[in-house]
Amino acid sequence: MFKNVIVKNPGNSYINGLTTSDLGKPILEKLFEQHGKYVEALKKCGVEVTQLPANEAFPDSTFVEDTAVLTPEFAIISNPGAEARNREIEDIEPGVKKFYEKMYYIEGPGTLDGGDVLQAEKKFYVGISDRTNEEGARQFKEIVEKEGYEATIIPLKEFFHLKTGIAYVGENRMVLAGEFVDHPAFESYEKIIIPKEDEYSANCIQVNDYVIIPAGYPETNRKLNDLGYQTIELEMSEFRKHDGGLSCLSLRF
Ligand code: CIR
Repeated sequence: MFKNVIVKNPGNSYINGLTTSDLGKPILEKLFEQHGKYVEALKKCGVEVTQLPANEAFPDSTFVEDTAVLTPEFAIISNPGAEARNREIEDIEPGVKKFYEKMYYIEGPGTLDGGDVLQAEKKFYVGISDRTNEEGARQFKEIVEKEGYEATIIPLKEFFHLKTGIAYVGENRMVLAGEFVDHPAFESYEKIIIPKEDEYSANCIQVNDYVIIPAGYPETNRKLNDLGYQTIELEMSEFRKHDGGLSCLSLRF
């Protein structure tokens, strides 16, 4: 069960954030509305939401997932791989420290984005990407192994972040797209396979009794419902314009 979630409000500077997409310029009014609905959905899932204020100096900082990895026992403050985002950890660290006695840090030259880390019970999967380097992944593995978890490092071929194409939804089930569908690391899981045209919906989040998915993917919704999951669908257009998905917007612990 998750008890707590940390989110960070987007600011007006969001429009100056990083993106590789050609989906157009975000519309701030819609962005704020979508973020508000995201917070409401989390509350419906029964978690306490800590809502950090926007920081205009960091346009991408609403994507809090990249700045930390939180478990029931310890927190790891990451070292985000994009120069423009690296100092976001200055805002997150004090917010996280309120909940944790045991804090770890990824140190340079290691870089790691939380978006490259997937947790499935006592196992972590860590993607090597444009943002997470081998040294960052090595440090992460060392920390979590010391804490009694396992970690598998997965060099990415196409996805931006590891969690762009994968989600763990409990009960030994993985939602998988693209390069992960036949990946040997995920052979032991029951697979919910997402085809290319629905790939964006592979980034979904299981929060207690619900799975939150992006709106507009009826097939993904159906597959989850058929397996007995209650779903909440959220409009994510303005986050998607800047390469963000559902998992990126919160730290759940
Ligand atoms: C970035 O390029 O860093 C942001 N515009 C998007 C980050 C998305 N985060 C994530 O997938 N965990």
